[in-house]
Amino acid sequence: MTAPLTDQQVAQYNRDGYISPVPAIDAERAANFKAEYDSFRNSGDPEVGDLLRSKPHLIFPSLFDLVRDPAITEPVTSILGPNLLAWGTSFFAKNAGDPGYVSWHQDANYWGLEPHEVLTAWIAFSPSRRENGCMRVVPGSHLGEAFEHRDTFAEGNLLSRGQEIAVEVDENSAADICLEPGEMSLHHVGLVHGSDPNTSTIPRIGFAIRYIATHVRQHGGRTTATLARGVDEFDHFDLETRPVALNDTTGRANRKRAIEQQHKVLYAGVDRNATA
Ligand SMILES: O=C(O)CCC(=O)C(=O)O
Repeated sequence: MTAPLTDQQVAQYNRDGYISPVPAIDAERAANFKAEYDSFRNSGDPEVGDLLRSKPHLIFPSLFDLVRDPAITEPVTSILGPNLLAWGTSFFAKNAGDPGYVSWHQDANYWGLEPHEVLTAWIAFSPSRRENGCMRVVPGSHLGEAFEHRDTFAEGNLLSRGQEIAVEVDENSAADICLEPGEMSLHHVGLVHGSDPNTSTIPRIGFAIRYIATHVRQHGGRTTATLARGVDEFDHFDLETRPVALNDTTGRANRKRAIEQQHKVLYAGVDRNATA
């Protein structure tokens, strides 16, 4: 399934701010990733939520390899060029009947990355449909304004700070990103997107990888990233290392350090008690 995007797909990405569906891995591999996710989720580890939310690829060797897999990176190079870093990874999971949702937001507002040669590959490990709370996007919104956001830290919001756009978003203009297991979407860091609760009996599990071109800079301090493809001639980020075994002590410590470094930069001045 390894193929660059066509010129038409690149034009579509530039116009709409996203492209979907893009075939990535086969359904069997997606099912294996889901099984590994389920088993870890049910492991009883008291930090499981956090570990899956922020940079899980630093404790899962299989996810670290997926971040670097040409099946994912080849289409991404059509947009960002040959040299890629993965700045972050995150599971976005909703169980059957899960009230969890993602408020409308633009990633660019929070990540402090410039220029905006930054995109998310959102890989479906389960079917992702309207009924189970697929991602929804506002086409073309990456070309419009950078909206003001507020942090709500609202319960049920799957985003780390419950960030949401401070003005009404016209939901009628939104498109559903429907994916089969193993397919992915690519979306621009400025695109308005979110998702609704899962009202179905089918879980929705997505794994998001945040890719940046190697020349992108982090405002406010140095953070870490994984070299996903090509070479890093810029040294703007501390490079992360592959975990050797699932959730082993070294991988866990490396991940912890990377997250602390990232939080110092991203959460500088944020009041976690704010409920605006
Ligand atoms: O999975 C979702 O519903 C939202 C994902 C998201 O916000 C993101 O990948 O930036």
